Amino acid sequence: MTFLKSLASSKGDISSITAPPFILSGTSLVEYSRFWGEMPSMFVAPSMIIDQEERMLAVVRWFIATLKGSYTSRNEALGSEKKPLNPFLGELFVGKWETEDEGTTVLVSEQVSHHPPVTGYAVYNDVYGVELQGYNGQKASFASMSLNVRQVGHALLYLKKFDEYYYITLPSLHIEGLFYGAPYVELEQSTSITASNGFKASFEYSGKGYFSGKKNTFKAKVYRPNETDYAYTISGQWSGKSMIASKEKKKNESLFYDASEHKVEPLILKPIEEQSEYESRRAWDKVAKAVEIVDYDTIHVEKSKIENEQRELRKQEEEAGIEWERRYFEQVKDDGPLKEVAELAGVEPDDLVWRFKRDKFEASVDKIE
Ligand code: HC3
Repeated sequence: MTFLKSLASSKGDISSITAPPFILSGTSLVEYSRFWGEMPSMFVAPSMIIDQEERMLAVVRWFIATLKGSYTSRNEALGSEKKPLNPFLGELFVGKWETEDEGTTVLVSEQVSHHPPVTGYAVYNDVYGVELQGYNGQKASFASMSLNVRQVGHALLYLKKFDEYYYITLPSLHIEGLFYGAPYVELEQSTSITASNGFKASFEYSGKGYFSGKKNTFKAKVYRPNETDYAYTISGQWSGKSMIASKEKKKNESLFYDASEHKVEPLILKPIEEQSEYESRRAWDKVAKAVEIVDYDTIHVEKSKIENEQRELRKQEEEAGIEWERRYFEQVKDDGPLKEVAELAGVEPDDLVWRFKRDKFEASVDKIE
């Protein structure tokens, strides 16, 4: 009950939720950007498809594939959704996937704001010329025993071969099962993917019993450039199977994606002792180990050390009249391609957006060889 009350008073900032230790995870939220890239073959697939329409469908398929990892993996592994560690400003998470057919796919994720929490991320594969970058923050509210989370930010996918951008909006979600002590994420409302070539896809999400009796359901419509009527519908479970039907051949439904047939590739990280002190796994090592053995005192002591150090740093910066310099992301006024594609999507992107400084990252000690 104390925990539920603290949720109710969290006033929009998920970092201010005080969760009891048994609901704490030893993983920092800065790691969650990994879910965008953990299926490298699907991530690079659109770059090999010449036909625009098929390419759009491949982007949609990859996007659907990222949802299972993003929103159900902790629930499957840990039995229920836990509260991630609240990243400190400047916290970094760097890794790579090495796969036989796709070569190296790199992940860089950095906490660019602490209050409110915002994470900047980039995932790229140079063999296929595919780059995703974006940023992500959350605004939370508590109503009817449910924690509701609206995501701010977006993701922007770039396919070098076609000089094409895909503007991706992020789903709202809520946490169900809180009262029973078994929290899990359910997506809600709608998102979209808008391509600079004019193709669009809109997605609607729902939980148990709305579209069907099943959890994690969605319905998507894919539109050709300059057409108001959709060309395809895709529907099913984003964590399971979905089917596609073309409007022209109405009854001809076929399998679009089956999550059970695709495996997640292991993310390679530097060994902890080779990581910089601001890298997530190294910085939170003692807390994570204490979470694992359920040592509440150590969790508290080690978390407080990090929080106090951060408070002290902010104080020093304030006194010196300087602001923390982000390592590999910078906040810039809306850039060209984003503006164009956002206009097509009919949305106003944030005035200032976080963008990846790839050159700086590649010249740094944090680059993963
Ligand atoms: C809401 C959430 C933190 C935010 C997580 C985000 C939106 C982060 C960006 C990723 O790309 C996608 C993503 C997946 C899961 C989201 C988390 C689920 C639970 C967590 C809450 C802050 C935890 C609240 C604690 C408790 C016990 C109620 O689960």
